Amino acid sequence: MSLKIGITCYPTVGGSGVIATELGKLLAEKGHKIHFITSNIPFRLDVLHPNIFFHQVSVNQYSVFQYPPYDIALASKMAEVIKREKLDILHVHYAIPHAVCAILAKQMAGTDVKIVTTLHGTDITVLGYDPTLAEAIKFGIEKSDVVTAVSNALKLETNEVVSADKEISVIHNFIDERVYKRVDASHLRTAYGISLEEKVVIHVSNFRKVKRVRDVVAAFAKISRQVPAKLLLVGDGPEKTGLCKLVKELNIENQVLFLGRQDHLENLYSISDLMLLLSEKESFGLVALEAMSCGVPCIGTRVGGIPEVIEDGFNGYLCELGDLKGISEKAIALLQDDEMLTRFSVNASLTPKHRFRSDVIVGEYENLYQSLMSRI
Ligand code: GMT
Repeated sequence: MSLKIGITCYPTVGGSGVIATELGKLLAEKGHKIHFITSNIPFRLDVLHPNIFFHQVSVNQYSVFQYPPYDIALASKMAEVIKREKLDILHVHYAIPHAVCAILAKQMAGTDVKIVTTLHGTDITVLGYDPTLAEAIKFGIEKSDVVTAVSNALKLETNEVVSADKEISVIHNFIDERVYKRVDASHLRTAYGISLEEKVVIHVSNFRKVKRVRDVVAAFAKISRQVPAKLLLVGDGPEKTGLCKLVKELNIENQVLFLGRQDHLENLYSISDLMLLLSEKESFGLVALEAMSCGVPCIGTRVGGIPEVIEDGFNGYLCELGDLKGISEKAIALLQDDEMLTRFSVNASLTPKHRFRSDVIVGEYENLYQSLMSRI
């Protein structure tokens, strides 16, 4: 049965917005009508499709408001779209404020629209510990019709931190395999001044503290003493200025390229040999899956959902948080052994096909929607 589905997410760069948008695009291809209700066009919503609609939430800035009432404006827009488009499902990504707004919107609209909330990580692993939001997060989870989490680790942490009276289903993340595959981007090696004998290490994030990009740089400094290599730092965020200083102090300015925010990451992954994801919190690690799909093995920390993506000694390695010695030794061993690197690269490229197939995961969301529709 074709459904009318509203989707709300943060439209800015970030894994939760990527998953919400990619899910919407694939559901639209399968014949469902998808209504994005967001403050801006989600950055990955780069296609025109007759089944995809966008409803912008705008917030008035009356001088009497000390803070712009974004949450109320979102709930109001959701209610308007629920009624006008006769939505069957409202799928919100991120508990705060989206789940709470969806519940309010359902009451405003007065329909039986079903609310699905997907937890992505920092809505629980950071905000969940904030006493000013604790009750709202619990309420959003308990009053949703269905709650999903993107990893088993996130489900466990949610149960511990929020202790909501709600069963949480785990639906892992996925990538669009048609996009994330190894392509010939060798011209980029030349363009970025990477010589033939150099290996390429890549890190992609929003450069927030939790991503521990300083560890990435420090580990790379050790790696580059043993292996000729370049580090591609992709993304931007609050840690960037400090990182530039660190790169200078470590005297590796000629080997580290700050690329800023980039689209079409498959090209950068395709010239990379190894990804480093050394976060202290990571509910899944979507960038690791993207990189792997392009044949790039990943060294990650044994944190959150990362061990559900990286299989130690198969498609990468797992190391303890902050263990720069262990991380750099693993990386050096891998980068110095071409036969092993090729094996890991093949294993990495098979990972999404074996465990995170988009058709299977989108099917899991569809089954969940359909089971809600048959609930009286
Ligand atoms: O990693 C971020 O800071 C962005 C964040 C978000 O909310 O967009 O990503 C979270 O959701 C992604 C998609 O489910 C996960 O792959 C990331 O691991 C997760 N980030 C954290 O848990 C820190």
